[in-house]
Parts: sequence; C-alpha cells; structure tokens
Amino acid sequence: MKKNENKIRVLIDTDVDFDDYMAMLYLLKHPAIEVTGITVTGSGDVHLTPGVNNVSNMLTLLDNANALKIPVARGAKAPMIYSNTFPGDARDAADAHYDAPFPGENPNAPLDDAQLFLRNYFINSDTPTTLLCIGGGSNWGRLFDSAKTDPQLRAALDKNLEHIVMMGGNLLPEFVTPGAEGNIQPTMQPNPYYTNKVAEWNIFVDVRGAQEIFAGGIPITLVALNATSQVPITNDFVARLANINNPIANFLTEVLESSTIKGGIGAYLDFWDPLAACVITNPELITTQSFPIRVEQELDEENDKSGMIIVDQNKGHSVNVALTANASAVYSTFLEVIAS
Ligand SMILES: [Ca+2]
Repeated sequence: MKKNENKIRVLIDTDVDFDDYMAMLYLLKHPAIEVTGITVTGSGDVHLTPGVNNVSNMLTLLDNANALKIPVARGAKAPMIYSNTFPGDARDAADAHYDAPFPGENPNAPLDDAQLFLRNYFINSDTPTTLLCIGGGSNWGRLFDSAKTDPQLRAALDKNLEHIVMMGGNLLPEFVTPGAEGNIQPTMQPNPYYTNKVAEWNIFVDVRGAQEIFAGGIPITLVALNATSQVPITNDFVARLANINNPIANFLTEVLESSTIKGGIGAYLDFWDPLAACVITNPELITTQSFPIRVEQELDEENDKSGMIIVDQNKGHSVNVALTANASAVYSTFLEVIAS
C-alpha cells in the first residue's frame, strides 16, 4: 500500500442518518484520508438492512471503481442493553435515504459480519487506523467486550487502533460552562416517546456500548453537543453547498432539503457527525478538555438520567471532550473538500 502511506486510514461506524452522509462523503472525498471500511449499526437511526444497502450504494456517488470495493459490513441488530430506539418516522426516512437517489447500485455484496471483519482487519493490519464512530456504540462496544477474552484481538487493537473520534454525549451545566442539554427531548423538536432531557442519542441508544468504548483503553476525542451546538446547519451553508453543483453536493443538498429534515421542524439541524469527521483532518477546529467520564447505565432504561455523561474522578475514563468549535472554519473546511 505504498501509494497511500501518508494517508490517515479511517474506519467508519455509522447509523446512516442524514448527517452520517455528510461525514462519510467528506472523508471519502478527502485527499489525505483512506476509508478502509464502513460498519453499519442497526442501533441508531436506520434499520440494519436498508442501512447496509444505502451505504453500499452511496459509494456509487464517487464514480470511482476503487471506492465501490470499500468493505461495508452488517453490524449489530440491537443494542447491548435495553431497547431504546429512534422514533419510527425518523427511522423510515433514514431507510428511504431521505428520498435522495443514488446514481446506481454497488455490484459488490456487503459483508455479513462486522465483528469478524473488524477482528480480521486489526489482526492482519500493520498500519495505524483511526475510528470515526457516528452511531450507537453497539458494534464497537461488542468488539471491546469480546477483546476482554481474546488476547490476540486486544493486542491488535492496542497496536493499531490509534485514535477514536466519536460524535456523542454532552457535558451538563453541572460539570462544565457552558453546559449542553441532551437531544432526546430538546426544546425545538419535541419527542413524544421519551422524557429524558440529559442524554444524547448516540449514547442513549446503547448506554452499555458507549461505556465499553470509553473503557476500551484507546485515546478518544468525544465530539459532544457542547461543540456541535455551536455549528448549526444554516441556510447560508446549504446555499453554498447547493452552489457547488457536483453529484455529491447535489445529493447532500437533496438530503438536507428533504421533507423529514428541513421540512419536519422548519429548520436545519446541527453539524453533528460531519464535525467529528472534520476533526480527524483538522483538529484545530475544536477545543477540547480532558475529563474522567462514565455513562449512567446502572439505572433502569425508563429512568430519565439513563445515558447521562457523568464526570467521575474514581470510576471515569479519561476522554478528550470537545467543548467549542469554530463554525465558520468548519463550513469552509467541509465545503472545500466537497467541491474538490
Ligand atoms: Ca449518526
């Protein structure tokens, strides 16, 4: 792999929401990145089978035969614990890829088993890899859990999993200024199914998965709501995206303009997953601070504190949490790559 020796190798773990497309296509287009595999989780926004098909067919947007061969693997059908789930209408929209068409069908079949793919990937790898984790943590929570009884996998992860950049979580005002509320039941988009006001979705859908990732012993940058809430997807950003007028920009514009994203709440949402993707290439876009954190997972799932991120000097794991982001630099960084 000499030609790619200077590139950052990235594995992506996704729940194929609207903003996952922004994150994945940014990294797939970036000249300094080699995406070496994409695992899909069914704990998150999309259902598993449509999610796998959507990621696989998304690769046809790149008009590049090598991109079609990037491994896409079926991951978890369910979280490691509890049964928290996104609202059904949001899942239906994600399954239908927001009615934005892909140019074609990927002729390469997806892989059946993300756990097997990831184990073989690390055991056979001699190159450091970064993980972008932008869905519920069920795939990687399971991998870290199985590494506890699989010394060969554990050693391979320690050797070559260099860094995890994870979109998720929020530090509440009781831990940091300015704090960020959760997004399960935000003011702007009322959710009739849950009353939890302290958790963030990627953590909430699999509280144990997230905890296993935090405890996994690999350096983590957690791109929390504290930072992503400073980067709203604005009308001006979408106009600049639409103005690029290439197949990827047009696809992303169509997703953002779909009835379930902008139309559903009358405004665009935040730059959640794509901010985490941009942090891999441009860490200067955020400021971070290290905290010893853990996920509240000991309470019943119906408890309104389930999935809360707790700063805990005794039982927490050291994680770099993104607290601020430079919005105008994020927009420019992202759009420059999509336009290239
Ligand atoms: Ca996501």
